[in-house]
Parts: sequence; structure tokens; C-alpha cells
Amino acid sequence: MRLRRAGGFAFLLGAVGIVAVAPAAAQSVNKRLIEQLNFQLLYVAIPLTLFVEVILIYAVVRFRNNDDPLPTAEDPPLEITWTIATAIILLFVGVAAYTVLASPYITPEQPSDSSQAPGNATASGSGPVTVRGLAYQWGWQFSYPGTNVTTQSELVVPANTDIYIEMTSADVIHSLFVPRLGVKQDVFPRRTTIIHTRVFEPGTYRGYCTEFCGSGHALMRTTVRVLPEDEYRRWLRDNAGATNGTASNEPAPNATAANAPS
Ligand SMILES: [Cu+2]
Repeated sequence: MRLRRAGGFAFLLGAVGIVAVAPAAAQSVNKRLIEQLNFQLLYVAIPLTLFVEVILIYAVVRFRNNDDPLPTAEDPPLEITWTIATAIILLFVGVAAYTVLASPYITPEQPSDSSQAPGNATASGSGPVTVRGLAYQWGWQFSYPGTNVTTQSELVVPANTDIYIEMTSADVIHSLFVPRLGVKQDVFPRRTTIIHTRVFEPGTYRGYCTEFCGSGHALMRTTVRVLPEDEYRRWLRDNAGATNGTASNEPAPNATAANAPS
């Protein structure tokens, strides 16, 4: 009877916990996918954790004066039950995680039309936008294929459009992390890795390098500026004439050789 009451209490606490940590609206497809998975796992984990903790506390209090405990009797049906229950939970975790991992936003492939001037793709409609990213010690350079626009430490992209960022490194391994957009991707020299995202909310997001890359690593930040589509097109047009792209005080990397260790 007491155990049942304890179970009921655990369930109630779990329900309160789930309501307390309900998800807020995500800013990008990637963030939404990751948050949905986190909450799916949390919905399963909170009641289970509370159930186990309540039984544990109950056993400690109930048997605190028992100086002569009896050995546990064998109980095959109970053992089979918890083995199957554990297998079901692990299967759920695996399937839920794989569904997110298989998403083209989390594990991106090359955009199908990357050969067409993708920097201008939105000018004619709502096609994907491709930006080339170059990481270097210690900064980020972004260029827009099909235009002469290049930016330093600022990535400008349109909202509600599929964005592909094809990245490579001029020197060592770096990693681009934009926490609020749920985006994180390692960047390697002589290799191209891709970020695929779609941002719902125009605004300014902070990006960081999350792969230790030398003494300037901590300062290797970037800003992701997400503009409404028409504003993005205007920005691209206005900057197409400027040789050095948008505002930047940082020097552009001088290709791999300039940063190679001597
Ligand atoms: Cu770094």
C-alpha cells in the first residue's frame, strides 16, 4: 500500500517536473529537432528517476533499524520484467536519437544545386542559399558564391530559407558552434564540412570556435545575423560593389601558407 502511494507521489512529481521544463519555441530547424529529442528523453527519464528515488528513500527509511536483513529470494518473472522494460526504454532512446541524426539538417549532404550561383538563389525565389566559410587562426571569413561579397567574422543569412555553409580551414582544426541555433560542426583543413540550417527568427546570434586552435582560440568568435529575405537580398546587393565586404577590422587570412607553422 505504502509502495503504491510512493509510486503515485513519484508520478505526480514527474508530471509537475515535465510541465515546469516544457520547451520554448526554437529559433531554427536544428534547434527544434535537438530540443524535441531532449524533451522526449526527459519525459521518460523524469518519472523513472523519481520512481527509483522514491523507492530508494522509502527502503532506507522503512528498514533503517533492520540489523538482520534476509537475502533476496530469486524471482524470475520480476527479473524478466525489468530486463524487457529496460530493453524497451533503450530501444526507444535509440530510435528517437537515430530519427534526429538521420535528418538532413543534422547530417547534411551537399546541396543539389550548389553549382548554380547559390548566393543569389533567393533573388529569384526561395531556393537554398550556400555560403562558403573559411576558418583560420583566429577568425572566420564568409564568402557568397556568385557575388564578390566577403565578410569577416560575420555571417549574414536570410530567415526561413535553407542555408548551407560549406566550411574548410586554412590551418588547423576549428569548430563552429552557434548555441541558440543548435548548430555545431568541426572544420578541417583540406576537407569540406557542411552546416545545413533554416532559421525562423531574424536576429543576431553569437558563434564560437569550440575546437582549441591556439592562443587566440578564446577570441575566435563570430556573429550570425539573420535578416528577413528582402533585407538579405538588399544587403547582398549593397555589398556586391565593396571589395572587402561588410564592416570588419580583422585581417583576411592569407591562405594556408601564411598560417603554416615555420
Ligand atoms: Cu578555435
